[in-house]
Amino acid sequence: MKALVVEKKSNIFELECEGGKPCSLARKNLKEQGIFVGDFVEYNEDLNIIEKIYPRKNLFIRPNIANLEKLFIVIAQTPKPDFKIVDKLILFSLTCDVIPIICVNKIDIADKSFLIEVEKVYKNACPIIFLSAKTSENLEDLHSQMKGHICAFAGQSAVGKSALINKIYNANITLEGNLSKKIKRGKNTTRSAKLYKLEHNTFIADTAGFSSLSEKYLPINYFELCYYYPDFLSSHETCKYKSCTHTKESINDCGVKKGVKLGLIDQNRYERYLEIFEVLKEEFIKNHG
Ligand SMILES: Nc1nc2c(ncn2[C@@H]2O[C@H](COP(=O)(O)OP(=O)(O)OP(=O)(O)O)[C@@H](O)[C@H]2O)c(=O)[nH]1
Ligand SMILES: [Mg+2]
Ligand SMILES: [Zn+2]
Repeated sequence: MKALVVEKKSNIFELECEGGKPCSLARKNLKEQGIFVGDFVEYNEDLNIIEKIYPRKNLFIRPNIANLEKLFIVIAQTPKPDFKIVDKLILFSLTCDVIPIICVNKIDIADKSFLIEVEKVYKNACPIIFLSAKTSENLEDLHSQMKGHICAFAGQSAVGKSALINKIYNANITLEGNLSKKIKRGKNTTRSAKLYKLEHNTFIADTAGFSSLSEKYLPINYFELCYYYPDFLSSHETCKYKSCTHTKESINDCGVKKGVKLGLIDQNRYERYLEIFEVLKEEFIKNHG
């Protein structure tokens, strides 16, 4: 029968079988290599083995998780957001074929100017949901985005990730990775993800590690970085050269630079793009001599 790998412990796979039946699998009977949390597998109950892995849609790295569909990037006015982390999470999502969605939580206590700012920076980059775990405003929008998908939440401590999940599911799920990431930092860095079932076909990944992703692990070459900025694309079309990287080129030849000047692209987001570009360029030179 078809099953989903929800956890990989040292010598046991936890599976969620079709029909919602959970089961455990001793590791020694199978070639466990290359099976990740999030993989759909064909499980032979009689022999207690995994017979095959179904084709994987994607593989998110650090932590390794297969078939992740949506990454909810939670921010709030307090704690003050680090937009570079938001940018990086969007990039990691898009390069892994995961849909990023920004959730601006705590709108019950946010200034209007903050909400306008977030809207201005990201409206052409990524879908945004403005909501409040406290008052439940627009909570249903998040719920309907989650339903039927393998999801993960990322974001700084205290933005309200647990509050959102627990309010929607009327539960008390504490994601270990989020709770203990401060303690764990540096230690258990290879720890793999774990999926928790929220409702039928809906799973959430424990996201230890997401907020410490470094851009140097992005699986892209620096000269292709701009293709992962959906908010740059229409301006990019007006660059003189298709291969324009929007960095050292003259503003007369660069539509993206003009777009920044005209306010079509957020200036700070563009400047963070330049920083990430430089890191990726250094990586490229290091790897390609
Ligand atoms: N006013 C208001 N407070 C909220 C809202 N959502 C969460 N909070 C509060 O923000 C604090 C942090 O919420 P958590 O859900 O623990 O945050 P978290 O993102 O899970 O934090 P970590 O687990 O440390 O990563 C708590 O005191 C919540 O009560 C909201 O919509 N409005
Ligand atoms: Mg939490
Ligand atoms: Zn350009």
